[in-house]
Amino acid sequence: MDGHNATNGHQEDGHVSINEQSKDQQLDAARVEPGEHLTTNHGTRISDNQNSLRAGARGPTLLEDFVFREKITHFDHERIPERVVHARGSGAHGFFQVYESMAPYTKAAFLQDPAVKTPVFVRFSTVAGFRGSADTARDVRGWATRFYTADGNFDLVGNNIPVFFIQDAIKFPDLIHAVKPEPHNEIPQASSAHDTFYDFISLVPESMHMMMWVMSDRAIPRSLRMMEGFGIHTFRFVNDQGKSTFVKFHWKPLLGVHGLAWDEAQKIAGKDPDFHRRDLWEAIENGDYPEYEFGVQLLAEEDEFKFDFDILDATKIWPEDLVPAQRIGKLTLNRNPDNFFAETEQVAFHPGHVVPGIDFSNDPLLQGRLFSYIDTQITRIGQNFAELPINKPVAPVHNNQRDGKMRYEINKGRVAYEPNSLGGGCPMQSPENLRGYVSYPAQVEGPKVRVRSETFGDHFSQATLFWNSMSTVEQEHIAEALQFELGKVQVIAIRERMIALLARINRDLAVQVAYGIGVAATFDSPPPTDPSNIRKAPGLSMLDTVKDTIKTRRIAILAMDGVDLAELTEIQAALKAAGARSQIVSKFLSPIKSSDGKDIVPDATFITSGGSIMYDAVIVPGGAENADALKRQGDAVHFLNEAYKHGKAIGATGAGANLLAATQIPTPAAEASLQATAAHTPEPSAADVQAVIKQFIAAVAQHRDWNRLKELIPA
Ligand code: HDE
Repeated sequence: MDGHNATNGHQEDGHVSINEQSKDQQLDAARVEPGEHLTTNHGTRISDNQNSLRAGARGPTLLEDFVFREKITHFDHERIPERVVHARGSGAHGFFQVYESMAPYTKAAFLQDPAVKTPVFVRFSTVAGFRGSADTARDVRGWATRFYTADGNFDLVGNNIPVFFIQDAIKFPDLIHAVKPEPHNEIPQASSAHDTFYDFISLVPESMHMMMWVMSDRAIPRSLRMMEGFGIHTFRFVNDQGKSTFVKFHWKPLLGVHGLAWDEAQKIAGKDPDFHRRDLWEAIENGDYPEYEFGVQLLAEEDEFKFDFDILDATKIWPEDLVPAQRIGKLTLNRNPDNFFAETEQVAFHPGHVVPGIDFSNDPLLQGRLFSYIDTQITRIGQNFAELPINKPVAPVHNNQRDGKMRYEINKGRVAYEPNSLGGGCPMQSPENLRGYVSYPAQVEGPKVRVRSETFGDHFSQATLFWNSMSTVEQEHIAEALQFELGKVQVIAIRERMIALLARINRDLAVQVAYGIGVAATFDSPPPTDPSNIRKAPGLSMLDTVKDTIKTRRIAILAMDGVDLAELTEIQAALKAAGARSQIVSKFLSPIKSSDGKDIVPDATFITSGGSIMYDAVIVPGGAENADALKRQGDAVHFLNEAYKHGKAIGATGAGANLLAATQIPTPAAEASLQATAAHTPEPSAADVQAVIKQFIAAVAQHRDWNRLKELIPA
């Protein structure tokens, strides 16, 4: 009965407000208890939930049917407005622990004691798509983290890309109007590949650095568990002595930073639009808790003007060779939400939710956000949004704010003002030594003007730095992404303006893209950056990432009648031991017979699994009959062709390698990664099988072989 009573704000005894319960109790309260009777929202038991009240068995429904009316009107109002951006998101609970006290830099309570576990809720999102859009769209990923600290909520509302399109928040509505589906026909959904976006971008050169990131594989992550996060703006740490240090925040995933292939991402969008949401949910359900280290780049106040970029400009990174990111703690996501709406949908982040020890810089983008978020939450949820369980801090709340729609707290007494004597002076202000928030007294002086600082003027050097820091395959992917995006733009003048901007980043890139989209690559302006400047920065290439684990990777094992059970079992055991999740994929879900007549139940079929795009790698166990049966299945042949095209490790033990002959994969000898994994003899020894599996696992850990001759494959 807890669930029912708690939603009315009372326990059985009728006195305890939900606000006095712990967060866990509140969350428990939302669960449906078995054996409960169905009631209206007012507690009246419902005798029939199948039929509305009618005048006669075939007569009209009666207006007096309060059961029907309550149910339908509630349903009619079930939706709250979706977020104007970041509508599509997935959330998870977890905790954060700092590695060692950060007291020299900040007094933030959650960054003091390594023994303290601070509860956290994270919501990952795409930006442009509507709530029901696909997870794998090419887009920036939002990464909002709420720390429920002893001093109140700290929301770090960041993205998976460390820079932003624009420098001043006043341009945000224009940017978003340009990228969202075009207003006349609401096409395209969750895609930037259309005229209005590039019309805007090509007229706003400050966006070009971010554009490089969005065209890279960062914008099509393999998993929300395998992407970096960034606070983007320059913030301040403030310590107990009132000393401030500039800081940029990072999240670094322990599983490394990995992307999908663009063709794969588009296909997944159709086969499993919930790909990232499902991956996050399943990992947590399986106990494979996503982990990310918290990084900080620290910059002394006196070094503010040390660089050739302005630290207040959100279109710039602090290259890590100039300011290294120190890893100071770890975030672990270990609990899925109980109710998507109550938690993931109703969570209301705001960059202005800060705690003592964390303060803002004058970044004009950040300053604008400080206004926008509270405003949007009031529209989306209502002004009492902070009272909802997911938004309520663990720190106590006492103030004189009252009333408003959906007020939950029943404030007692007659005092709702301050100063007062009737309430004993409470709630009272907290001086700084009692952890009252005191803004850092930054010196600000100047005329009231609408100008952009000249120090924000260089829009291309860091875009070039990013390009230079990419490996050859990453550069290819960026060029291909631009060919795709700009190839969808209909107005030729817009394509041409984009090529002119790309030429200011790198001429070769501009020429390649121009050729792909059929416009001339003639450039009026000289490149603004010195062509001899080929500096690279560390940490920008995704290929420099963790590649020593296959933990949580999804591996398909293709099997039909006649599969060699010993090889199959060996493969399953080795993958499990390495932390991967394998599935037997076959034609039907009914049992198949191994070569020695044993029944094996497949986990998925070529159709229900979604095919190769749902796996990180594929392996074919031996058994000559198995290979012959698979060869006759176009889906199995396609599975391998497509996995090959997307750079995935392909393994085969024993006669399993015969299937390769039916594919269009170039002869194994031509491909180092494949040769290693396909080594076989028709009747391999146990040692041969183990050697192949070992090579296969090593290839899976590399994530992808992006150097494949993918053009040859019609998949
Ligand atoms: Fe946001 N942004 N934003 N944004 N943003 C919102 O708030 C806004 C920006 C980010 O999972 C909105 O609750 C302005 C940068 C995330 O619930 C809104 C500007 C960064 C989320 C809003 C920016 C972000 C939002 C829409 C330009 C990375 C999802 C719904 C100054 C540092 C949070 C909402 C979640 C959401 C405004 C730019 C990240 C309208 C005005 C830069 C992760 O308030």
